[in-house]
Amino acid sequence: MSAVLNVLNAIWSFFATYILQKAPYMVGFLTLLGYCLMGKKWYDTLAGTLKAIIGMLILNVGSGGLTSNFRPILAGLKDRFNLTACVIDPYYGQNAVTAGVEETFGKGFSQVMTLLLIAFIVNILLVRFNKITKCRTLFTTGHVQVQQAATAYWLILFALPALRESNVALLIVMAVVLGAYWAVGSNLTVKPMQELTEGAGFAIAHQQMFGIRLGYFLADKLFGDKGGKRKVKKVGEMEMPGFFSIFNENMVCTAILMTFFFGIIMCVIGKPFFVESGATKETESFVYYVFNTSLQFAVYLAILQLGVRTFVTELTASFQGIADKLLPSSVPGVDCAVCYGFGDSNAVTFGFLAGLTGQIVAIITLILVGSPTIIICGFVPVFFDNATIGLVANEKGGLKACLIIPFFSGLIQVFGAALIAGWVGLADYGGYLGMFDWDTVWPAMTVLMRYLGYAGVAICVIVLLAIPQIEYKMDPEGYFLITEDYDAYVEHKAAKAEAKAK
Ligand code: ASC
Repeated sequence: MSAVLNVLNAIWSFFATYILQKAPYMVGFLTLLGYCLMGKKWYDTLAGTLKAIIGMLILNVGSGGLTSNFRPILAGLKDRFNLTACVIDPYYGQNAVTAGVEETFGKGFSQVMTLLLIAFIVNILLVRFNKITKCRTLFTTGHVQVQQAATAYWLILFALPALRESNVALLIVMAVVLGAYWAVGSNLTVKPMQELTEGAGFAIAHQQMFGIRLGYFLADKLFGDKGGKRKVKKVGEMEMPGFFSIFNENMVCTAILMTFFFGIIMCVIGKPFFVESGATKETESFVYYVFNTSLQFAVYLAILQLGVRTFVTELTASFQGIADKLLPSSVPGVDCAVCYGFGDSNAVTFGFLAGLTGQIVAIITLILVGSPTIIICGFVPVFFDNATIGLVANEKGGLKACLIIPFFSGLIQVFGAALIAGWVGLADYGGYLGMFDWDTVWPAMTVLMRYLGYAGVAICVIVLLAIPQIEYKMDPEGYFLITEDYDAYVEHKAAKAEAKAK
């Protein structure tokens, strides 16, 4: 008996470590499962699964390359100017939790993984019973789930001291809140993503899901076409005079803007810093180093988009099998970088730069007012949050929305992170998961739980679960149609608009 248990345990632990937490293999596993459920031929299933895994691995080369190239530059500002500050970056955030959780709460980090698994089960159940819950999306981004589980663990331990005594109650409360956030947050991105991709069949399961929906909503309300009454100029439709037309080319545009912006930042930090950190040599030209590093941005963006093209069709086609047999009317929630293969690619660069400007303005403000917590931009929030929000905003509200909304998002990220990381004590350990939702939604939930205790937990969960209900009520016929049959949904929407006009 115990031998059987041991084997089962080993299988489970392998699955949890190498599949559940590794996005490419999780996506590969879902593709395999989907194609098997559809009864596809074994060789098509094998080919599709391999393409899904390889595509995700390529995407990781792109997003990992962006992160590893540009993160040290922003973090360099901190070292160069000797600031004791909190870096808002998911990896710094995770390190801060690991470093401080034992000392602060007397609890180890190992429970974070258990929390992740239970929260994932909560997500699956909410999707399985979506006739009632109206949740249509499954989180598949394991590395993000680890970072979020770690941060949620800290925030909830901080908010509910009574829970520190009981492991079971602790894990249940946390898993319900986190699982509901995963299901509801990614569900909020269904509409913006289906519209952006014209029905590619995925949602975003990342760290700015409420931000995406808010950006979409504001872009439409403030900069939208008002049902055809106003002309919206999207980034891709900009007619630029003379030499400006080179900016229409995504690679060229990215290269020029990055050389300019990162050129300034790198010059401010100065060559000695980069020599010392081993990034360049004393004998190497600094101009060459700055130029070459800036161009990597365009390189990794191109790689990232290739990865997206490789795996998206496989994942979404095979997910049909899962949706038909196991989780009706559902779509997979994937990394935010996946949507960079759609829409106007220059909107990605513009959104990022607008967000960076917002963050820098906010950081200068924190320094000027003498804030006890100073924030340093992390590359991951400043790029991946704002590029995504900018891309979605551009779709609804054009260039203006693509610049203004991410600018405000940049401000919110820094101010939100400074408040929450300072308050809960993560700033003392040097990092915080400063992504949009974790600077807005999670601080708000932490306040509620801290001051209202279990009533606060109940309010958080009820409000979260009410969100898909409200969205459903606004368009009961279209709500599931948008994931099941996008073309039919477009017709349904046109018919609705026509009826309204009459
Ligand atoms: C994150 C994180 C990353 C990036 C990546 C974007 O939040 O931890 O490594 O964003 O997922 O593609």
